[in-house]
Amino acid sequence: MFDPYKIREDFPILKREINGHQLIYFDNAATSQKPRQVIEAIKEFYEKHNANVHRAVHTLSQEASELYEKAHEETAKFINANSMEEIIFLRGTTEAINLVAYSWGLRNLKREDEVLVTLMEHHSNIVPWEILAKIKGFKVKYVDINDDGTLNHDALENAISKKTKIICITHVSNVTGTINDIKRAAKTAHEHNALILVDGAQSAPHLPVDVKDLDVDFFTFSGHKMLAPTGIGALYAKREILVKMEPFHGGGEMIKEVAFNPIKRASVISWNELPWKFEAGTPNICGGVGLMAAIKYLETLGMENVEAHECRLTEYAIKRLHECRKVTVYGPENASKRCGIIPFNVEGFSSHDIALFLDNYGIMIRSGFHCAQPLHQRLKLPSSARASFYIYNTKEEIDKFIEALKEIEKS
Ligand code: 7TS
Repeated sequence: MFDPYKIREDFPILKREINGHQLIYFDNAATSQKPRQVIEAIKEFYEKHNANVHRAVHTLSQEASELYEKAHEETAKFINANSMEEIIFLRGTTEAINLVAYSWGLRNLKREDEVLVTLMEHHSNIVPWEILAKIKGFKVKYVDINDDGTLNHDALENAISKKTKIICITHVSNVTGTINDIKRAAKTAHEHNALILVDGAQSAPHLPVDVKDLDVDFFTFSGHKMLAPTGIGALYAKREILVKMEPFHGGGEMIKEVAFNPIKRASVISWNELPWKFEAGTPNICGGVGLMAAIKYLETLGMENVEAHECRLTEYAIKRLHECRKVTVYGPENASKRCGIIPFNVEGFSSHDIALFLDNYGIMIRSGFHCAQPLHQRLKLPSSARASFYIYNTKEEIDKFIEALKEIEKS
């Protein structure tokens, strides 16, 4: 049974009071809170198993390496990848997209090529491509969205051509919560011999993800948005693509051999096996252990239940927000087409004013552009306030949020 009241007991931070009110944390799209089980896993790692990985023969290093590899295996299972060879641990979504841009894009994109991004992308899925476009001379083409923030599939199908080498698209918008039809986008990409990169930062934490069923080439996500610590995330890529890709960062761990030839005074370098070929330097070992504990926690709840809970909360919140005379809600009306993210504005107030006002009631929301300025421009929004939910949020918290918004309207 999915019980948010029981789940709350696992999150020490939710016991905090802020400005004399019980904390209501509605900024989950930015980062989630962490359960006791994840905090304990981190503590236990440092208290019992801490050592560097894949370097030493001693017991502690063996234990740390085993845990770190198991974390890759569990992450692979979580998104139904074929094996841990397809899972590269990185700092998060941003680093993962940069890896694809520099490692795959730098070598495969030419002046006459095009990269498609949508107008709803987070800056992390725009800026790496624009930076690379300046170096390589290819074009970044923006695919339009509909007025309710959903993807315009016709625009995507019209924009794609023989020149398109990759479609870079978010699974779920971090502003409107829109869930994109990735299977359809992947089919469109592959029919044109293009690859597809999916930014899963807002989907992996909230709904079941099956990379094989979606048939995506690259999938990226951040642990900190799904109960794990900051500084750990993953890039999934199909093995056949990773095998052909050159590394992004060079250094320890990603190397099999650096054979120095004293006559030629040059080194012949070979890369380590997958996935280590893409994990240069000492990795975030403890972060991996924390991510494994977070995945275990979510799997115990069941991702279908997580999604259903958020859908119920979103439906309820949208219904109640419509009671507020001065509030405008953006994004699709149908809660089943969106995750638990609701952008809104209150007439006469800036989004920062709304967020500050709610902070007085102990309610944490985000305000501004949420690193998605092109989307705000397209929807003609100066900025937006954003409430985003997770497994520990409740209807009662939404009621308090609505009461506070009604107070803003009166002020
Ligand atoms: N892509 C999407 C869709 C995101 O929502 C975010 C972070 C990122 C990429 C970048 O993730 P990172 O872990 O590498 O930073 N989104 C947000 C947000 O909406 N508010 O703060 C961070």
